[in-house]
Amino acid sequence: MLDSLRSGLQDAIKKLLGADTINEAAIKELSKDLQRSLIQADVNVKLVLSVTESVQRRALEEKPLGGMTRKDQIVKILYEELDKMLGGEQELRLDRGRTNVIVMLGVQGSGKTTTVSKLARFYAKKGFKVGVVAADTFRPGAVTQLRTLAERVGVEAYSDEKQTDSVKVAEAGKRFFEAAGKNLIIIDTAGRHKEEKSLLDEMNQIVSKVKPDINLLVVDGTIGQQCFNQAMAFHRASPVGGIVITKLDGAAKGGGALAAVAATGSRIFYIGTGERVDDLEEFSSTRFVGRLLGMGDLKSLLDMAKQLETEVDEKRVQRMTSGKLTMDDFLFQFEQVNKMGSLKKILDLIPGLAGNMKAEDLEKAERDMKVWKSIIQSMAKRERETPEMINAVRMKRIARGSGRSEKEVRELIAKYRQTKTLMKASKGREFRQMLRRAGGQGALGG
Ligand SMILES: Nc1nc2c(ncn2[C@@H]2O[C@H](COP(=O)(O)OP(=O)(O)OP(=O)(O)O)[C@@H](O)[C@H]2O)c(=O)[nH]1
Ligand SMILES: [Mg+2]
Repeated sequence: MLDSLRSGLQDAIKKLLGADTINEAAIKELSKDLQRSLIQADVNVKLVLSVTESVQRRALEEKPLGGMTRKDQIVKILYEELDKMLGGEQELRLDRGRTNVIVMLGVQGSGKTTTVSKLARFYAKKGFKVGVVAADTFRPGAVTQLRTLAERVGVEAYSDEKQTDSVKVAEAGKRFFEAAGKNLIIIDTAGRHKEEKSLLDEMNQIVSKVKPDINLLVVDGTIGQQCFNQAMAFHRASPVGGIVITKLDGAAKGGGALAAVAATGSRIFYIGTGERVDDLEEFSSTRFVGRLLGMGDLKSLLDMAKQLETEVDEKRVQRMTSGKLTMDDFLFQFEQVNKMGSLKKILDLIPGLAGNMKAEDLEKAERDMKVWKSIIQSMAKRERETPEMINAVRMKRIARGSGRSEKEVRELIAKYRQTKTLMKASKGREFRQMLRRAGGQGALGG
């Protein structure tokens, strides 16, 4: 999704990280690269200028937080400004304790009917009792389309082919599902109409009669910054509670669509990323920007940055770099690395380990972590303090105790040995720096 924007931004960051010194020229260069990438993604020019000016000004003015390099600081600023541009955190909250009614709005072909079925599936999976209402009486075939999709996702649909008044269908559907004890009713509406005005009038009538908890406007992400005008037009007709942007799979202008919608002040709750009923994602700008910048879970990095001022546990550092490494130390350092989310950043700091950490490696690390924790919990205190004493007999016992395989225990011990050697070899600045960057706070006692 948004591949060209992603690679543009990541190239800009790579260039910045590769620069020898960070001076005004390097910052201006970043700002220019950023401009180019955003404009290519059809982000409104005014918006692009305001974002890049903020990035440039802050990068020049702000001092890095303790422990952070100037480069880290600039990436952090870039992240924060993009996050702001896309509207920050949002979440659609539905109340299970009562009947929630959603009316879908949007022009022809924007993806309303498809999104109805995606949302129905999404919430049915979460345990909601969902009913969908076919209130598009305008387009022939609309009812059948919704019925087919509803069947596919296993939710009940209401329609009345003899009724041509969509407002009446919407009202009747709502009553029908209320009586049936549903707690989420999603009403699909028409998109095709004689003219835009009569469409907006009809929406207005449905909304005033049905009184939904939320109007969800569906916009097609492939139209880019034009989304702004569409969102405003609908909002004026009947206040839009939230927005779903569809077709972001491969939409070159998706960045522009997201930014334009955020600029209207509307909240983006979901994005559609394909034609299938599962292609729906909850939208979080924080996560989204993290993915765009290729930084994994950047939020935890930022949270860690806040903790950077905290003192490093000097005793632990001394012990770890002197060649004595307990299992808790081992787990501690791994957990710190995990906390940072972007494992690569830290691994680059450990001599000899500079590597390209891929997303699947990170996932594996997280899986290993879970397994190791359960194994270490089954070790005796003495074994944790002096892991060198763990022989084959002990390994068997530990495996039994933790419910893990002997192979897994052996893997842990091997990894422990490797880390210990590494710690010893890298004693001194780099390792201290790494711990400092990781915040230096032990999650496990010690
Ligand atoms: N690639 C992609 N296609 C989508 C997405 N959402 C919807 N579509 C496609 O867009 C087309 C229109 O979708 P509909 O759900 O029928 O749109 P609508 O707003 O209900 O259209 P009308 O009822 O005519 O107003 C269909 O071919 C969908 O498969 C998406 O997220 N990605
Ligand atoms: Mg439709």
